Amino acid sequence: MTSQALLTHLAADRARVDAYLARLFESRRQVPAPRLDAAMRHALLVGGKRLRPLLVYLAGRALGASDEALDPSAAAVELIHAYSLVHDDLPAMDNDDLRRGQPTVHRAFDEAMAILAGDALQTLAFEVLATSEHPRLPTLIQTLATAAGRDGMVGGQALDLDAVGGHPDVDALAIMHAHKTGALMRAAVRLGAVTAVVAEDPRVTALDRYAEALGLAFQVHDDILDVTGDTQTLGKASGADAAREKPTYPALLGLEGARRKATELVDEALSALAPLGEAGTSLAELARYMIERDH
Ligand code: GRG
Repeated sequence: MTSQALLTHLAADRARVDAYLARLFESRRQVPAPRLDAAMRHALLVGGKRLRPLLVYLAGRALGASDEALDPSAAAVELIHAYSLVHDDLPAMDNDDLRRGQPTVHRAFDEAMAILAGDALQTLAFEVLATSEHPRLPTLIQTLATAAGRDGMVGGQALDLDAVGGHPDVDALAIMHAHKTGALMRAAVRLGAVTAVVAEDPRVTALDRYAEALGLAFQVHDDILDVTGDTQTLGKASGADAAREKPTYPALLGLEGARRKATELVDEALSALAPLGEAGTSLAELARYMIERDH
């Protein structure tokens, strides 16, 4: 069962980052582009669990950062995530009609507006991060850029597209996911850690190990949900991976094998947290939640 403390964090931090993100649309913009703004808001503010901002807040707080110092990173990582989902759903990629229980952006608006909304969400992420007055701002920007780009999420997406219909083994699948979804989760934890700790600290290495295992556990569970979940609860089409002949953990390991793998990865994430002691409690709860969630 997900603990009450974690649910409280989820709700409070979601409200915090949502208020921050909503304010981005209140300031007067030089170009009046209401359809673009509506498409961006649809992508960003309608639904979603805000797991990546939560990782920024929990990792940063565990090492002593203030919420105010963490806000730009939490918002930036969600902006990158939102852009990636909009582009991933496009006809040229996964061609999905449903996301977060709503029509995808290209369905609610049109394809061109979805491409532009994704582009603008991505650049807004860096605009927001650049407002941080943190002394390690260049490190924050580089962390997010590397995780989002060719050597991170975009590279992983390219591996994924090329793997469709192929037969990668478990190791190749892990490499693809470590980039496609893992890189941004690792970046979320690292942004929190970098914000908190100005000098090198062994707890940052511990958090890196935690995030690596957590990111993969999230993905293995996502593959499992695609088999066991229903479209209404998931908010996106279930069974989509099999329909597209995507390589997945249940396909390679069987459902039980995939469940075992997810549990092993969470155990790995939990043991990585040892150097944080009590300060790692919320991160540990989040790791358990990753494989208990139903959407
Ligand atoms: C288009 C450059 C580019 C990259 C896309 C992340 C990604 C790469 C695609 C997402 C495809 C997908 C559905 C992958 C499964 C794992 C995943 C990222 C699920 C969505 O993340 P959640 O569950 O979503 O955190 P919410 O809606 O809660 O924010």
